[in-house]
Amino acid sequence: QQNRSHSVAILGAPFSKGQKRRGVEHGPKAIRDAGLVERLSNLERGGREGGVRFTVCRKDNVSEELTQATESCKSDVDLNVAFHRSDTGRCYFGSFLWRVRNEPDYPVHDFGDLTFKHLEKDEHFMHVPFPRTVGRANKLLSGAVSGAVGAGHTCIMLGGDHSLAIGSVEGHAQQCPDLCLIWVDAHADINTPLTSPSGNLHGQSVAFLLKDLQNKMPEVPGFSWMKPFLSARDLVYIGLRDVDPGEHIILKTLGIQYFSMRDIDRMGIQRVMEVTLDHLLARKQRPIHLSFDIDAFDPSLAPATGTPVNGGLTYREGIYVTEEIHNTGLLSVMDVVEVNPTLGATPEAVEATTSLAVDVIASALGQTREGAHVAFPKIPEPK
Ligand code: 4U7
Ligand code: MN
Ligand code: MN
Ligand code: MN
Repeated sequence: QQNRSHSVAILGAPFSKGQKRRGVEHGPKAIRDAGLVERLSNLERGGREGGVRFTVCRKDNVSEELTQATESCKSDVDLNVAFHRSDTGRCYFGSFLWRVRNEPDYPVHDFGDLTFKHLEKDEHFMHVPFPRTVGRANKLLSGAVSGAVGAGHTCIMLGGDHSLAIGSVEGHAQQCPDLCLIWVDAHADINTPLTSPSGNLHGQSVAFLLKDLQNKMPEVPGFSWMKPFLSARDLVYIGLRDVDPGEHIILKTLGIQYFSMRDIDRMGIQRVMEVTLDHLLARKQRPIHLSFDIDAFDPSLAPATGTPVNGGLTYREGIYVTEEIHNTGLLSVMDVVEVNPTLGATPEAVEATTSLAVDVIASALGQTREGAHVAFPKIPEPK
């Protein structure tokens, strides 16, 4: 359960050269604009015993005893409820605007966006576009993720296209060599350059990670900085429904555990998560890397994405996946990728997609549907 009390690092990766459509580089800003940091700051992420978890003060009519608290409030949220102050044991009741400061115990650090350099000369490799640009971006991202995990944060990587998972998982593995990978996606993203119908690297990320595919991979320029490290048995897919023929033979040959949408229809999402976590964690508890492609959701819920496929996860199935992963206490890095705010047909379609992205992140970090008594150690009494 060690990760429960970890601080959260948010890393933006505005990058789109793993595929050919423009706009997915605006994903990080769009997800932040949907209120990500505020939502995460309001989550109670476990807690140390004792100590002041919250500092509260009234915004209007600040009374003398609370003046100091007011001055120490930096980043606050407004509450319109009764509030119990854990240090004095006093209860403040009524419909006041309270300012709550909860970052001393569980900070959310937004590290902003990485800056990716544009490469002038980057010829195709076979039919794969921008290999050096993608390779270099992933090298940069790998260092950033490794640094964030090494500093003790649970890391949230906002893409950008799904080729970024190469660097994200690689950087995570530098700190946690025994990590396991849960890939939630309509697609398997396990094409090699030799099987890929499109050439796009966002459909090949997993092939770069797997030791088991080492002798099936050509040397792609831009990727000499890394070596494959992941075992096929340390990977589980959830949500597949658009798998290319070359990907299918790879999944079958390597015996990779996957749950297609048909499997979810058959087994139910509860059983799927049980088998997933059992497959990855039964032998040994280890850090989880969750790579969440927003196109795993049904296009009716997540329309603003580059490669939508009908028949995807419902809202409740997707949230159940992240809730179960949170409940392991082992989530270490999460990617949220392929949100393309330029592809929604209407502003509402874009808004639906970005707020869905915020919802899955919040639920992966402990937001519950049952609610939680964040501000209440006990039921407040009058007087
Ligand atoms: B995504 C595709 F051919 N398989 O390789 C390919 F269907 O990150 C799509 O999951 C890949 O969105 C989709 O180009 C990549 C295609
Ligand atoms: Mn993907
Ligand atoms: Mn996908
Ligand atoms: Mn896509």
